[in-house]
Amino acid sequence: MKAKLIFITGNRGKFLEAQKLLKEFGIELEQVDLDITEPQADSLEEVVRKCAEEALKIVKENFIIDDSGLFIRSLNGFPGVYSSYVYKTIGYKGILKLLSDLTDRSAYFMTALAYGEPRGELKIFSGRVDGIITTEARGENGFGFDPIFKPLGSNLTFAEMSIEEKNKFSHRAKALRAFASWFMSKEKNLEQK
Ligand code: ITT
Repeated sequence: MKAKLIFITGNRGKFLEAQKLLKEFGIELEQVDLDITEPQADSLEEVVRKCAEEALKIVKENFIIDDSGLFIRSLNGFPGVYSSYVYKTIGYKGILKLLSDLTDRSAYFMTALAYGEPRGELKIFSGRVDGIITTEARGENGFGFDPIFKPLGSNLTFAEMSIEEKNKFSHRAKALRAFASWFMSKEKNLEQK
């Protein structure tokens, strides 16, 4: 069985990660960059739910959309839901500076992933990966904060990994797998009806 979905994102890196992972489940993905303004909210789930509700007014195909963030323990979870703004303003170099005197460098990445159907349901999945912020940037791959994040269980930063390797650890891959398992069993049930 083949399924086709759109991924609403302006971030090509996110799209390539999702495309590779969902292909394993037989789900084909197309990137659509809709200009949806990210609302301010206290959690990634709330942000992605509001974005998905906006998308439902515009798109006619079934879609996924993801909102992600980096949460640093010694900064009480900052930048969290403000990750996009922080990346655009001070970047990962700014984060390294903020942490320069701090010994606790633990952090996690989180993804809230929404799946929406124009005439059906809206469902949210999430994924988290724990790790540490490195003392210097390493690697050329990936995007965003990847050069300064090393997941637990690896000596490499996300930016030193291929997409396949990052997908073994990442917050996004976990959320996507949870979504894909649910989606495939739903499709199977529909086929049997
Ligand atoms: P869309 O909203 O168009 O999907 P975005 O890049 O704005 O793309 P987010 O709001 O979800 O995505 O991400 C917030 C910030 O966190 C942004 O600067 C990203 O580059 C960064 N980020 C998200 N996922 C990441 C990942 O897997 N690795 C490194 N940085 C990531």
